[in-house]
Order: sequence, then C-alpha cells, then structure tokens
Amino acid sequence: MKIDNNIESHLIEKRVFKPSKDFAKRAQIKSLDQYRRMYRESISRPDKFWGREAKELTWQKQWKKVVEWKVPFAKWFVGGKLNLSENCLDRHLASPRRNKAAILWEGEPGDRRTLTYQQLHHEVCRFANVLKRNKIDKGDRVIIYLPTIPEAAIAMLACARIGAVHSVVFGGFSADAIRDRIADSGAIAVITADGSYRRGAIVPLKKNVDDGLHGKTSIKRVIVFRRAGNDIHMEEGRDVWWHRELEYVDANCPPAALDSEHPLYILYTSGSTGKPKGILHTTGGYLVGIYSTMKYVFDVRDEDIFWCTADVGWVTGHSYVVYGPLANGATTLMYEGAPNWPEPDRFWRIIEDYRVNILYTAPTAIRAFIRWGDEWVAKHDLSSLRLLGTVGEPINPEAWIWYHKKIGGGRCPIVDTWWQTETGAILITPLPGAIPTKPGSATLPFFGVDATIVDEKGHEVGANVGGKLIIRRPWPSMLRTIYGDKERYKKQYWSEFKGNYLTGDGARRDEDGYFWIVGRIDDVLNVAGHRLGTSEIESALVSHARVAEAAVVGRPDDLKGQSVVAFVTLKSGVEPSFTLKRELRDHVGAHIGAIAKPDEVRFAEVLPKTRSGKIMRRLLKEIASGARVTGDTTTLEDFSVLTKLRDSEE
Ligand code: 7RM
Repeated sequence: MKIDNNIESHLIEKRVFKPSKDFAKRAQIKSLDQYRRMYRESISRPDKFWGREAKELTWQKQWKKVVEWKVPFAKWFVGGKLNLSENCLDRHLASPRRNKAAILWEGEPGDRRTLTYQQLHHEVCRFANVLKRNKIDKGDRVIIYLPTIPEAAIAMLACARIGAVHSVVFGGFSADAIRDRIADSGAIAVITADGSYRRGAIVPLKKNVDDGLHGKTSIKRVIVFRRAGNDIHMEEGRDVWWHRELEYVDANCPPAALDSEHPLYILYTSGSTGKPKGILHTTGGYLVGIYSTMKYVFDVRDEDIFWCTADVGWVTGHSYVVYGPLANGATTLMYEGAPNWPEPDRFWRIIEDYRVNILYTAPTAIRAFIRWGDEWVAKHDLSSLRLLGTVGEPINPEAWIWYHKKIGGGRCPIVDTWWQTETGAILITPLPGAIPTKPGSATLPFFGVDATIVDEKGHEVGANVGGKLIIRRPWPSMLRTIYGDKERYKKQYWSEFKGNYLTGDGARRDEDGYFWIVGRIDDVLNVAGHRLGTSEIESALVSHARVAEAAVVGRPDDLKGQSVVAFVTLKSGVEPSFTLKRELRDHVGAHIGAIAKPDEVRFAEVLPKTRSGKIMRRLLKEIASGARVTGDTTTLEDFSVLTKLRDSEE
C-alpha cells in the first residue's frame, strides 16, 4: 500500500538565528543580498566566477578554459599548470606570513610543536627530496598511514610537490584495509610511523603495515617516522627511517609544474556493498574549491587559529586540516588524540590554551560531550571562539542548541556544512555573516553549486517534500573518477538521472529554500508505505532528556514492509527500564506522529561507528533482524561494539 515515493517530513524546526551585526560587518560575505548576488553570478557566469577565484592563487601557467564538461567527465582550468604545495607554502613566503605559525600541533601525551610557514616549507622540500631519492616519481601512488602529526601534512605536501599521488589510510584501520588499498591503487611506497597514541595506548602502525605487506605486493619502500618509540621490525632493503633519510638530502626542491588535472590524491570510502571506492581528486579544481570554501565558509582571517578536529585520514582532514587552511595562509591546529583523554575536557583545554577562534567538529563528538556532562566545559574559558562548524551527519537541533549555547556562548554562528569525500569541498552551508541559520539545516548551496531535490523519476519536488539530493552541474572540487573503474563511477553517480550527480542522500527543501538532509537513501525506512528518513526519528529520540544518542533502522516486517527499530544510548546515570522504552515510543509519537513510533527500542552501551563518527546503520540493520553481521567491517572504530550490541537486551 505504497502512498507515494517521496520521503516524508514531519519534524519541523522553527528557530532562526540571524548573523549578528558585528560578525557580518567584518565577514567576507556581509548579507543575504550579497550572497544571493554572488550565487546568481556563479550560476549564470561560472567561468567568470571561478576564474576570479582561481586568479587569487599561483599558477605557473594560466589556464585556457575554466571548465570542459563531457558528461560525466569534467576538466577544470584546462591547460593551466600549478603546484598545490607551492600554493600552500611558497606563496606565503614573500609576505610576513613567512614567520607565522602554519601548524600548531599537540600530541595526545601533551607534547607540542609549532611550524612556521618557512619551517614547514623547509621540511616539505627536504622530504620531497627523500621521496625522489627513494625513486618515487610523478604519478606514482604512495600510501600514507600516519597519525594526525605534522609529518602527515609534510608527507602529503611533499607528494603534491613532486606530483606523486597520495592515498591516506586512517591510522585506525587494520592490516586488511591497508592491503586492499595497496592492491587497488598499485602503490609503490608506504609512509608510516612506528606507532601512534590513542587513549594512552600505542597503536602499532608499523606492525599493521608489515601484516598488510605479507605475500605479493607492489610496495618497494616503507619510510618510517619515529613517533612512539615502540619496538618494530625493519625489513632490510625495503624499510628506511625518515630521520636517517633526511641526512642525505638538502632543502632545495622546486615545485613541479603540474597539469591542472594532474591527480592529487585517492581517498577510499566504504561503499555500502563490495569493495571500497577510490575517490580520485585532481589538482587545480580541488585547490580552488577548498580555497574558496575556507575563505567564505570559515571566513578565516590572518590572525585566526583554526581547529578542525578531524583525523587526516578523513576527507575533512585533507581539505580542512591541511590544504584549505594552508592555501589561505591560516594557522591550523592539529591534535593527535582522543577527545576524552586523559579526561573529557581535552578539547576545551586545547581551545583555552591556544585561544582557538574557529572550531570545526562532528555532531557525534558534540553528542558525546553532552553525554559527558557540562561541568567539563564550564571549567574552561572558551571566549576566544568566534565561529563554530559541524560536518559528517545531520546535527539534531538539541545538539545544535547545546553547541551554540555551551561552546559558542550564544555569540558564535554555526556553519552546518554538508559535503562528501566525492565533493572534495563543502557544497551546502551557511555563510556565517550572511545566511540566517536554522538548527539542523545545512541551509543554502555554496557558490556555483546547483543543488536540488527530485523524486524517483527525476522531477523536482516542491517545498517540504522529501526526495533525492542531486547536483545538476559540475563543480571545481568534484571527484574525477573512481580510481581504475570509470564504469562504476558513471553508474554510481551519473546514470540514475543522466548528467546529474547523485549524492545518495535524502533531503527536503523548506519554504525558504533551506536544505534539510534526512540521511542516506539506502537507510530510508518504508513503514506501511510511508518513507521516513532516519535523522528525524533519531532527532526526536535525542530530544528526550534522558537520551544521549540514537540510531534508527528498519527491520523486515510482513505486515508493514518494515518496522522501526531504535538503538538508544542513555545519558550517564540513567537506568534503562521498560517504562522508559514506552516513554520514548510515546515521545516520538508526540513529536513526529504514530507512524514513526519505534516498534522496538533497544538500549545499547555504544553504537557502531566509523572512526569519523558515522553510525554504521548497515550493521545495526543486520543485528536488528537477528542476522549475522557480514560485509566490510574494516572501517569500524571498535569491534567489541558488535558483541555488546548483540547482547543488548531486546
Ligand atoms: C565530509 C564527509 C559523506 C556523507 C554525506 C551525508 C553525511 C556529511 C553532513 C551530512 C547531514 C551534514 N564526507 N553528511 N555532512 N549529513 N548534514 N552537514 O562527511 O564522505 O565521509 O560522508 O556524510 O550523508 O553523504 S564523507
């Protein structure tokens, strides 16, 4: 009894937060009018708009054409030559930025380092020469398996300097993940460390690499940075120490003149089924994308300290820990460890100590902070903050309001930024001095982004009707292909609605044109013909005072098609009970409607998440239907979660 194909929306959030006059006055984009004017121009004259942005950067040879679009393959800044590391480093050496901090770093044990632009340039040039010395050339693929330490940025920039293609693998991933990525990319070298710190323990990175290299492999060289001092095996003829290699090189390494479409990196994202996809990004368009979004979305100024808490192994770490801030000559803060080590106030301690101005983090982290208790926040002076950001998942309005009040002191705008590994840079987002925000909405498209929502047939849907989020034209930082698999690229992203990019996310647009992401299309529930996104039901659950976090999945049901199963974690000190289950069901009923009431509520200690904080609903679906968990679990942060969940009381 299917009613229609659209995703329904019942949870309507009415609060609106306007940019303050003070913020707007000093911002890059100062009003909604100015945003609209520039947006219109970016859509009607993209060449002019992006050409102007690109001209703010350094090109060794000017491009001939801004964009060439042969569906579904785009080329940006065709004929241009440039180097990304030159734009992140050399470009700033001719100005007083030379002596400002490029990277402020804090290790989990509390060790600290500062690298000025000049120092970072020096290190990158030397390490680029180490790469050359080890026969790594332009176009070669290099795996980087490092923690969030300055050497991760140095290694990435050194690859970019000589035109080698890096593929960063999360420090949290296992030997299997390393092996798969080497096999798919045909990499010839790995850059790693002996170990890294995570919650006080040492993660044996080098050992994982050794295990991943067993048997036949394309890897000829492993360069090892000494970080944790743990005992490791060094394979004669294959493995070399980073610090020893530096003894043989000087710091003279001119940036290679690379074609604008020269591959910059491959980053693997887990596909919902099958093997991970190697998302390929190239040089010119990617640089322009991260440069402009960093400038307009984070409104970054020379005197700012910008902290994106992502691991470098996630696309957010690539674009907004390393490349975006450095391309803008900003100071980027890097932190190696966990947010609750040694205590749950580590983030607030760092913000107070370094006087951080802009904080960019994930909703999952925010919900954890709420759970750990406000007293950890109250101990610290967070008055240096002027802007907050979130990324990774829809943020539930409760968490948004908490972030705004407790972290932002009610004075900082929040930019809820929607984007993907595939998009390279932020695509839907508030501009903090211009666009009024609504808690839970990523608001409006960034310049040049032609986003809309369509039904199953590809027809645009009206206001407040849910559907599939698509992008109708290419943008500079878009992926160019799935590495080694053009067909999968075409099929996955461009064939359902020909010539349009399929994001895979469900969304609706409200009467003001604001985008509300309701979750992945694959996760949408179909309950008695009603298509319900996961995020609204989860938001309703989290708005209950005793709930910390919730994940909702569908379970096959003979009568209704699917029934709603909610996995719920409770705030500290709250006891699970039968009454509470009933209360939660009623709570959802009251907030959304009877149709969304969970048929089953399961209390869990923890939810299965990726290291970047995304709930793995695929695993929960299997658990909810009593099936064994199959498929890829290499991106799961903590394996013990699965056993705990299976034991969670029904
Ligand atoms: C940057 C990143 C991409 C998926 C995406 C969405 C979800 C990301 C938001 C969001 C709602 C947001 N890359 N997502 N940001 N959903 N609001 N602001 O996360 O490739 O790892 O994931 O994440 O489903 O498709 S990613």
